[in-house]
Amino acid sequence: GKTYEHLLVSSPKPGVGFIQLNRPKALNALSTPLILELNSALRDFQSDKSIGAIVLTGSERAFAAGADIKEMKDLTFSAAYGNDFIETWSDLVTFLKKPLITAVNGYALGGGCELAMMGDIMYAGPKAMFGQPEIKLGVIPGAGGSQRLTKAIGKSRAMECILTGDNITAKQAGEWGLVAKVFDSPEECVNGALATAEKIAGYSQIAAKACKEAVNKSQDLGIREGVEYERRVFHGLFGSKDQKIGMTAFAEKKKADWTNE
Ligand code: CO8
Repeated sequence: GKTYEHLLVSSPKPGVGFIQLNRPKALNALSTPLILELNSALRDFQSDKSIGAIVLTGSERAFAAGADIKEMKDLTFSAAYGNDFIETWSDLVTFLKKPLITAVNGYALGGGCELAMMGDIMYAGPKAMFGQPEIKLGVIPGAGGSQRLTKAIGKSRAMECILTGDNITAKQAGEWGLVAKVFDSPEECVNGALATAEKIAGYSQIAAKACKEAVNKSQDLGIREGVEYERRVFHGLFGSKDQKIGMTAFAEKKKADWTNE
């Protein structure tokens, strides 16, 4: 495949795409070149039919310590607004239909926390540290932090975090449901994410895509519209080959051999 300057990209398990942010000297600060590479790697996995789920991680010390402050330092309003600075970031969640697991060890601050929260499932290692310290820099979260953190942990906790700039520990993130699991070591965190991704990749990609789409709708719709939306998608899946394959396999006590159709 392609080689990247700031990423390590591989497929260590069947059906699983793996991306490791690799800008260690800057604690994986999310510079524009890094984000462009990340978008490109994710797009490649999105269009690769053999890939069913993706894991994104950083290093043991840092998932990502935020947007690149040195790059942003001299940015002007007209350049930020005029060029839609960081608009491409939201690409990550809009085009990616395959499940993304973010495995967080070390710092996930500012844009790093926001990137982690773009994961469909978040896992944390024991020393993961989440935070939105933008207030200390005279700005606010810019890639969804004020919205996604609030949805995830509730208003009062999110306000406290964003207004003080104080970090959230792995333990707290686990208790508050910001992450799905907290692991005992950084390796277990990444391996756990890979194992979950492998499990998901073992199912029909059509069903996995529909699950992700339906759950994501719950973030935007009220309960009634959301349940109706879910039912439409559920009905639609009876038009897929994999529904026939899955239910026939169950009835015949066989293993389903998915076609992704
Ligand atoms: N940007 C640029 N460089 C960084 C960043 C960053 N966010 N974080 C760390 N680095 C660099 C340091 O400058 C240092 O470089 P050098 O060796 O050249 O001096 C190197 O990484 C190592 O960092 P430290 O020496 O500071 O390491 P420590 O262990 O002492 O501290 C910390 C680690 C606590 C993580 C500390 O580095 C820190 O506070 N970093 C900044 C965290 C932060 O404020 N993040 C939020 C940034 S703003 C943001 O993300 C806004 C998001 C808006 C959307 C995104 C748009 C792109």
